[in-house]
Amino acid sequence: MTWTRRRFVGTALAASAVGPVLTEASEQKYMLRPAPVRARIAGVEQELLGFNGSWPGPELRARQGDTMRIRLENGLNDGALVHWHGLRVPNRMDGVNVLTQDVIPPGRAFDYHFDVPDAGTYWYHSHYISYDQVSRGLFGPLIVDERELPDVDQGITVQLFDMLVDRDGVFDENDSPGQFTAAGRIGNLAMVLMSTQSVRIGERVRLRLINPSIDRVFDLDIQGFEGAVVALDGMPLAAPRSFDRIVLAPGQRCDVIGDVTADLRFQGADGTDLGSVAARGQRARRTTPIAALPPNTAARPQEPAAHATLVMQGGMGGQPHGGFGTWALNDVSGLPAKPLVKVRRGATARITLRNQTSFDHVMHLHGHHFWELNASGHRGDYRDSTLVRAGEARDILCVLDNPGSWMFHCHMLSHQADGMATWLQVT
Ligand SMILES: [Cu+2]
Repeated sequence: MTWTRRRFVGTALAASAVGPVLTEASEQKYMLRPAPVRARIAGVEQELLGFNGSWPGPELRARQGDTMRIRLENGLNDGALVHWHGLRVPNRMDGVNVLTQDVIPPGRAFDYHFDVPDAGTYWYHSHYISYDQVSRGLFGPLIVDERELPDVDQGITVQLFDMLVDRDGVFDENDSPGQFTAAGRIGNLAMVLMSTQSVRIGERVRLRLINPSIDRVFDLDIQGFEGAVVALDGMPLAAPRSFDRIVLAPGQRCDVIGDVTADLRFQGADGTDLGSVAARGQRARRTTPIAALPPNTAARPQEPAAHATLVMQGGMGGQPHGGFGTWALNDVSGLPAKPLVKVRRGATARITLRNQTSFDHVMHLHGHHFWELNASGHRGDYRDSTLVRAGEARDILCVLDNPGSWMFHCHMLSHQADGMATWLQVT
């Protein structure tokens, strides 16, 4: 199945939907209206949720350094909130109820405005009853272009999504038995939603891979493509990294740049066909090597001022914990009264994540990126969401330089819904 960028309602700057005009920093104005939409999924027409009549939502674009002004107008029969995943926004723009703002009631609007200091591949999604609203389509890409664009013929946004459908191929209104206690609501329909319908052999393309699925970890094989990973969770790698397969947990992103060698095919772990785009025509392949993207600015970590441990507990067959929900962090299920970490702005915190459950979890920190530390304590990748496999542990290091109350939760949204969330406070 393919997905193309759709027109959306906006202001005079709505033309930026097809790519920003490369001028000095400017304002990108958008209007997003979440509401019920009809969409055709795998040939079946059905009632889902979307933004501006589009399923999923339209691609929002800005250029590094721009200001984004986004009016969220709630067309749902329920509350609405949108979180700008991976972007360093001011706390009050983060879209999290209880911590940063009230839920927007039906028929009401909220104006989000923030600068985008980092180039990269980000996304936006509902942060209200998100396991349900995101699973129905309330998500979309948010792309921040570099001031100097890399040498590619086209950038292609590729969203890896899954949906649980019933026998008629319609969104299953029943939650699956294991949704809240095991691996989550794993769809029986897995797909790629692509922003292009054609590629040429020999083209150099940038694939912006995003996993907006609520619970599924994708283990991706890309055929018809020779390239390298250039960014993770929006943040450029110091040097391009070759890859065989790409593992993307819910919320994570990965940018790869490479050359098309045949039809582009995306396959899941068991060889399942997720989608493809046929190669038509060709051009001479570049001889230039794939270059690293220009780095975003990251604060330098200091000696940690705080060291916290976060133990993930619960799930089917899991060890008991003191919380009321299925899942818990440090014996508390749901947002605790006190933050996991409280530091002054600019302090570095080290957090040990221990997954004592029989299931994988992906911990996402709002408002910041962090370094994954390897076994010897050295800094590895700089991400906003880290996958901690069942029974494993990982330390992360974070410069907490964005003041406010920041959610830190499992981005398997069924797990989050059932207790797997905490928060950090930066004063
Ligand atoms: Cu989880």
